[in-house]
Amino acid sequence: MTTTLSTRDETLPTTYSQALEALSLGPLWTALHQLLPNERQTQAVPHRWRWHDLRPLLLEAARLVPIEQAERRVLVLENPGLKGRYAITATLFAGLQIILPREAAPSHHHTPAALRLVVEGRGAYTTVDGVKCAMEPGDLIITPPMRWHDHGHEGSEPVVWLDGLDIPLVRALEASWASRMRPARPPATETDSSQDEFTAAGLVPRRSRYADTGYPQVRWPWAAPRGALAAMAAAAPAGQPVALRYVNPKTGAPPLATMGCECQWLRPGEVTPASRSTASAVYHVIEGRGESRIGDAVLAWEPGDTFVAPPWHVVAHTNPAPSAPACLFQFNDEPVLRSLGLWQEESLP
Ligand code: 1HN
Repeated sequence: MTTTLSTRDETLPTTYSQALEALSLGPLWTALHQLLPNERQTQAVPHRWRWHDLRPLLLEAARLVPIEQAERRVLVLENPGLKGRYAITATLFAGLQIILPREAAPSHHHTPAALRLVVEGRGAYTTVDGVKCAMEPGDLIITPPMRWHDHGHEGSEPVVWLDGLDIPLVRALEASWASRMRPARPPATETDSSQDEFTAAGLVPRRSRYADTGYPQVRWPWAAPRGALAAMAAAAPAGQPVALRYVNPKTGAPPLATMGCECQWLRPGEVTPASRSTASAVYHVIEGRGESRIGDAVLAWEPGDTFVAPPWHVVAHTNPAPSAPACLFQFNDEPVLRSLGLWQEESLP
């Protein structure tokens, strides 16, 4: 996307090439096969960030950088193949954010969509358009485009979460914009709709007590998907992956137009079927230890680790534990590829 292609045809007379350049013209024939490669190409590479390495650096950031200065105290997970682009894949951003007790990260809104998956600590919250969303380990909170949001902390220990945004995609569309920050206001509600309106699958409220924003649910407390995964795992035939998609409970659509979210339960000894797709995904380990094959890389993981699967890389997960399950969360750009007619998936033997 940012790679400069060579369009100069060295076999042409110099005067002709200069005449083209002077008129902002270039031959297509020298670049055609770079624009349309016969093999799928990605600059992003498979990579894993260890919680063990990141945690002390996050705590140090909290000592070194006041929240007033940082506004968002985030360490960016930068794909080694996409240096300088603030991107974990060509379309997705990921970072780990830390907030300390009594800190307040001011309010803003922006065109990119965001999601948060809580990694560690209790007592923090995100306010999304006035709705107070508690942040406990494993909880998912979404911040749809142009919704005001801020973060606060009423607990007693540092809280860390994984931020996922579609910033690289929105920047490619030259549609990235944010409001100026303003001080956070007290939340308008003490709870979010996951606590009283979306507590059971297959049931939606006749009438909501929350404002109708098009995003009826903005928080998924981890207990619900974990319980659902455990029930599925107990009944699913061996060999059938146990995975759930997070959806907008009123439409069944992905929670955000640009990003899909899933959680997966790996039974003891399970090896998932290998597959690849045109989407890219960022995985986060909620529970358990195992390893994943991502293309030619084999990445071992444990709780708190984050790893990335670029497009069209074969993905297979293994939980080698004799008795403990493992739980992976992932977010991806699948909704974008699907809506553009670019989604393709392949199972491998
Ligand atoms: C942002 O607004 C947040 O609101 C987190 O917590 C991470 C990364 C890039 C740009 C904006 C937040 C972000 C971000």
